Amino acid sequence: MDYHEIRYEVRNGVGWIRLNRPDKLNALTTRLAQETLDALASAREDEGIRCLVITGEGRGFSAGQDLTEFTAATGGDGGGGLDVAEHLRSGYNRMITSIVELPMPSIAAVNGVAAGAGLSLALACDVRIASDAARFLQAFVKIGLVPDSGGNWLLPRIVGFAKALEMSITGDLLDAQEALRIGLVHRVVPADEFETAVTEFAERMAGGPTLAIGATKALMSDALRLSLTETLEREAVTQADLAGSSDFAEGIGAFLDKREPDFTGH
Ligand code: LHQ
Repeated sequence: MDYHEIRYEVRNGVGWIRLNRPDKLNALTTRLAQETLDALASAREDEGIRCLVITGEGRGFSAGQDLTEFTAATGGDGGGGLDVAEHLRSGYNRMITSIVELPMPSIAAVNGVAAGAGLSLALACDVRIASDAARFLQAFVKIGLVPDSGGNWLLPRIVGFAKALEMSITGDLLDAQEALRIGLVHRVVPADEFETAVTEFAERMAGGPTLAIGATKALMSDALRLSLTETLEREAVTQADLAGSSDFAEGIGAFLDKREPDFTGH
């Protein structure tokens, strides 16, 4: 697929998806969603990619659904010609699931404003690094909608129920420091150091024991719905698998040799 509304590149083991409608703060069109889905599928299949970054071009991360496109598609009456549920199922829901199910670590590099479904894209990633210029809002309520794209599932798990509900029923804008304070992002970096800081972190992740990282993601998210007893058993089985991996042999060898490990993700 030719990309027009995203840029996708692979560098040093890191796949970069850059949402690329800077004039519209990377608001999400149907085309942008399909291109992002295509890039996510490529990243998932590419053994050379051991970390994925999603970021935005220009001053926005993503302003959520492109409301101009949406209004045109609905004939301006907010419902009409477009099957809204199907629009969500075929675009946003698949994007969120594809990100959450990535076997490699995912990073949302939140360079600017993240709103509505744009915020949900960031929430679906494992790590959120924000520029100090980033801002966050659950914009849906401002246009009379409920959070979608997993916003009701992801946000309370990240910031807790009370803050998630507050953000969702007020639509208030949070700056990067407030987002850090409530645990919505993991780190805030000055805008002029942002690209370097994200690259360093992403490349560090890409040099990690990818099998163990992928298994940790699966174990920990499953653990949220499983009992301790079930989780203990899954840990035992997973650990037995990983104990046969090259990365485990390398990790032990490096420890005993007092050197840095050279993990390959196998
Ligand atoms: C935009 C947008 C935008 C188009 C800025 N669309 N152009 C799923 C399916 C079904 C129904 C609908 O929803 C969903 C999921 C959702 O995501 S709903 C939530 C949709 N998003 C919003 O409601 C956010 C709307 N945007 C804003 O509130 C502001 O633009 C924020 C707070 C994000 C940023 O404010 P500013 O920094 O002041 O920028 P701006 O408003 O001046 O925007 C810059 C340009 O981007 C401007 O275009 P223009 O041609 O006038 O320069 C905006 O019109 C355009 N833009 N968001 N979502």
